[in-house]
Amino acid sequence: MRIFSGIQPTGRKHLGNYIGAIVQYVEGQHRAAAAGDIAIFCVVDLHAMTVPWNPVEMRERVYDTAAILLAAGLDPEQCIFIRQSDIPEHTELAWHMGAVTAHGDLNRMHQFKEKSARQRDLVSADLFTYPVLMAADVLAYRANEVPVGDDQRQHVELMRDVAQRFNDRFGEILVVPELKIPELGARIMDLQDPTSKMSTTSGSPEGTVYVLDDAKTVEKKFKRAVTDSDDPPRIVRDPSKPGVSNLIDILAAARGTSFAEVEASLADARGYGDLKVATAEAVNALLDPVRDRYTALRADEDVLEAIFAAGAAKAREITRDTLADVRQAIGVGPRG
Ligand code: AQP
Repeated sequence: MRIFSGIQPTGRKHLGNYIGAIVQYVEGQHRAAAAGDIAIFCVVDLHAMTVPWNPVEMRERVYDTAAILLAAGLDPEQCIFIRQSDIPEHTELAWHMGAVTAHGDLNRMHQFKEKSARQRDLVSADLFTYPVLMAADVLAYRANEVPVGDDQRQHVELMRDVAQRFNDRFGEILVVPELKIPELGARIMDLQDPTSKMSTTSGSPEGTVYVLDDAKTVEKKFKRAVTDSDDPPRIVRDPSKPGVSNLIDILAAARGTSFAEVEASLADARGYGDLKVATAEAVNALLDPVRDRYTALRADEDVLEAIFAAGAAKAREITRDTLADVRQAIGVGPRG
């Protein structure tokens, strides 16, 4: 059971990233190790170049993101923890995968449509081919499982098609990975606009809870969360109640219980205020220790660099093998 997932170095990771992805990473690192395999987690700096970026900030954000992941519980002794640009096999494999990716399939990617519409100066070719690099990230490790939030579903489906097409043509060289989406919290919504996902680039500042927000800010954001005007208020998860449903999901994920248990625990609540207070408390209980550990980890960039260097050495033992097989199969490079 090999697991791979990547996360962009936007630094300001939010509760959607935390519940939808990071919580699954920590669980996956233990599950992979228990099965005698390994989980690989990658800060995908090359993906962050698909929209405008500042080179100085990029380095800072990579360290910020690494420190958040380590603070959340990733342990470089138990998993392989890497920075994407340290592993040249990712970009080489992306080229090879591009040869078996249909242009028409890339054209159908929702994320490209949304993000390209927001670019003012340049819609880069990298934004268009981003899902091919993402496919290469995973396929380079022959990973079986890709834990992501719901917004990445289409990209994982594309990488499965790419791997299958490659294998059909060149033999069983790549592993076709499975999508792994959490049962609860796969799509955390913006607190101010609960019909849109909580997002780094398109969310509202008041509706986005950042992992590094202080406890008071978290409380304030939940207090102001949009609910509905049902009278009497109903604390139930229902498609017609996106704001309340989102709070129930967040509370259940933060407490590690089911949404039914959350509904039952709030059966006697006086109103939505009780739900908001309970959710803010549970989120702060979840994030307080992460914020404390973050401060210590972020303080030493040399240590973070050493962790990346050690991770890259372990990662390349796997990726070099995959690339050697791929090169042989497609007929490039020296004869094997
Ligand atoms: N709202 C969300 N709910 C659940 N999971 C989410 N993820 C993102 N948003 C939500 C999951 O977080 C992981 C990392 O995502 P990323 O690398 O794309 O990081 P990001 O750019 O900071 O995430 P955003 O907010 O999704 O950015 P935008 O909206 O700008 O593209 C992924 O597994 C993702 O599914």
